Amino acid sequence: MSSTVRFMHHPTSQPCRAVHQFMLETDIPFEEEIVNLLDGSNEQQEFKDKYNPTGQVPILCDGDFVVWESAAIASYLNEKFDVPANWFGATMQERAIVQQYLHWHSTTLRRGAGAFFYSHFAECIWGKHDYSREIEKGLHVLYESMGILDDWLANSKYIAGNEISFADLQGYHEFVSHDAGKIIPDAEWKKYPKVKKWFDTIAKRPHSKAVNQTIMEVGQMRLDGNLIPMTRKTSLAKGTELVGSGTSGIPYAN
Ligand SMILES: N[C@@H](CCC(=O)N[C@@H](CS)C(=O)NCC(=O)O)C(=O)O
Repeated sequence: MSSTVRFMHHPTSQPCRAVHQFMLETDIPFEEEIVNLLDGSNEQQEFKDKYNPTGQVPILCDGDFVVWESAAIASYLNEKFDVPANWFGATMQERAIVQQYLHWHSTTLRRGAGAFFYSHFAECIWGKHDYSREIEKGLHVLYESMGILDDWLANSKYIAGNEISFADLQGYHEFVSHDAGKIIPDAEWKKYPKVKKWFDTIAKRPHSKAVNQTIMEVGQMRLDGNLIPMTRKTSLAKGTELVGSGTSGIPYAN
């Protein structure tokens, strides 16, 4: 174990930004290492053997100890460092609600990332194809999740009460990518006013702008019609495609 942890990430990644912002907000000392997702370095067997069999980021190294999955990383950091109680819940019930959100998130709102991925990144990887069915599926999951989140936020300012927690950052950063890529039309946002208010509140936090800078630039690049140079041929948002898994049964590989 060491006093400074090593954070392996990529700034275009939603779960990476959530952990990154959590560390900045709570003054956790860390060294960062950007993993090149654009050329598929993360999919090399050596990388998988050493760090994460899924090849995904974020990854946290604490001495020889390695942990992956954003929620597990943040939870580990919460225990290791002297983090204010609001971040993972001050009471038993708040802690349960933070966990409730994190579990819910990974099978719902997170899967909506396909709407962003297939609108903006897929063409940079596989070229021009009709990605409309994946985008449609992503939007369906996204809007359904926004409806649930809007109800969830009816009685509290944040997801687990009246103070921010890691659950909020996890959710917020999904929407940051959708915002960067202009995925959610104004008419849809209007249907979920509590989600919009919550999103705008978190966007005003001191570290949000800096953490979001790269994805906002990348989103603008795509909206301007420019391609992001990627040499990988697999998905960056595995699990959001209609068929295949991003590494096997790749839908758009020749
Ligand atoms: N459930 C994981 C998701 C991680 C994830 O989807 N990471 C993506 C970036 S957003 C990734 O590393 N993609 C590269 C790849 O799959 O090759 C978490 O929360 O940490």
